[in-house]
Amino acid sequence: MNRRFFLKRSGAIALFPTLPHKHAMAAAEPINITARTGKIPIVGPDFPSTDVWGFNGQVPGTPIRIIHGQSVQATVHNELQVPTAVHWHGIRLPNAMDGVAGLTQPAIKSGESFLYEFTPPDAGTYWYHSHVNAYEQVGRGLYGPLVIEEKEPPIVDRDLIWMIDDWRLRDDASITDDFGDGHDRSHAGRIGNVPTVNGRFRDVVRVRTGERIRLRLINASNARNFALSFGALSPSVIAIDGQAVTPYKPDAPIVVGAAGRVDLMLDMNGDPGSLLPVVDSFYRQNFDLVKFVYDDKPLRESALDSNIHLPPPTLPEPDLTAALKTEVTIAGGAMGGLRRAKFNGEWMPLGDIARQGYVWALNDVVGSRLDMPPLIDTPGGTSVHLTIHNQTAFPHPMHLHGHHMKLLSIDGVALASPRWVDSPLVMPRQTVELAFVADNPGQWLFHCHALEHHASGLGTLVRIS
Ligand SMILES: [Cu+2]
Repeated sequence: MNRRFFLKRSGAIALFPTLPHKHAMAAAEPINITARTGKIPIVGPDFPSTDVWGFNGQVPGTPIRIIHGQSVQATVHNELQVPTAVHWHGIRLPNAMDGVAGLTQPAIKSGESFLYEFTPPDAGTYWYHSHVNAYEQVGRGLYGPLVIEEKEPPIVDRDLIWMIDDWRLRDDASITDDFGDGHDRSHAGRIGNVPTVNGRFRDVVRVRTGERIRLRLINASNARNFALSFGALSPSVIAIDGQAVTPYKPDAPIVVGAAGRVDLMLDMNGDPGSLLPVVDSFYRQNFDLVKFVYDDKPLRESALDSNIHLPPPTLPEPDLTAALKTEVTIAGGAMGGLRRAKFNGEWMPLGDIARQGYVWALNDVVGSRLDMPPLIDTPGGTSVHLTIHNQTAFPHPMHLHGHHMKLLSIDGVALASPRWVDSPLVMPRQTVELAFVADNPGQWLFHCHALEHHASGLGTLVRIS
């Protein structure tokens, strides 16, 4: 952490800018999103505004909210000087709409547009972000929230989105341009010095005693993972990666890996006029991400007693007895011990591969190209049992495009309640088992969402015919 930002800002309290709750754009109403430059006051009034790249010039980009069953028709205009494309993270959509430039569409060139049209099959909390040079474009701010509201959502006083991110800023609050730095590639990815919620550092959320808030956490960081504690609030987790879970109160900080989402239900139980920091403890140094400040007047005397359950997921159930078994071992990176790997079809010493910017491998294959042989190549409808062994010194949020996977076990211990995920965080030396039905035809990326890791080889393809 850059302590100077913390010290200069400590004690300052600003109104928290919650994202506007745009209600239910009609299916027929087209959305226009322009990738362009903008300026936002990330660190606050004592510093210059930060030059960013944002959708409609904002960070986060324009929130997209629809009701389950409605379609999205979004035209993306590119007013940047570089090509871009938009990936709709976690949505089970047609392959041609997935937004991976060079795989599912040509990149949108400067001055050009692309129309994305799809009907999200699942309600929940998702996001959209650039998928061209993502480690730079997402790092500069090209992301926004995508919320598919349930037709009959639980009753809450407020439905808030927190897009959490971290930035690597200089003392004048400008973004450092060391994107794709060699150390970031081979270690934990680009970890910044200024963590933000909705593009604001150390802000304050004004709440009222008795208020019920649905909080949609979306981790848009390049690589930073979060483990958040809410003090005495005792939140209920109601969805993970967009998919409903049976509500439970975790007994540990709530982990939101890079690209992951967690929906919480909060009953604000603090005293009127009091303060409550939300604390991150994923890494060695804890910090306050944001603070709740209670209004002097309570909203109601006791918590609401209504149902907080979401409709259960309607994903296809994999058949484990007939599943295609696939094992994948993640290797490489600093302290990873990988000596050689297959690079563009040839075995090479890792040192030679590293000189070209690649340091990671899946099953000894460096994911350097989008025309590489796929990890999985299977007819549609196949159940896949996927085991991931992380033999590296770093956590990897492993994202499969176009599907959700059921997380079955961690280090051989079966989950009491298996849950659906699209970006499971696989910790160092950990093994996880997942299963899914490969039912969405096309070529899909399966990659680490620590964006510097993906850019340096930690990715492969799943081909479904
Ligand atoms: Cu990774």
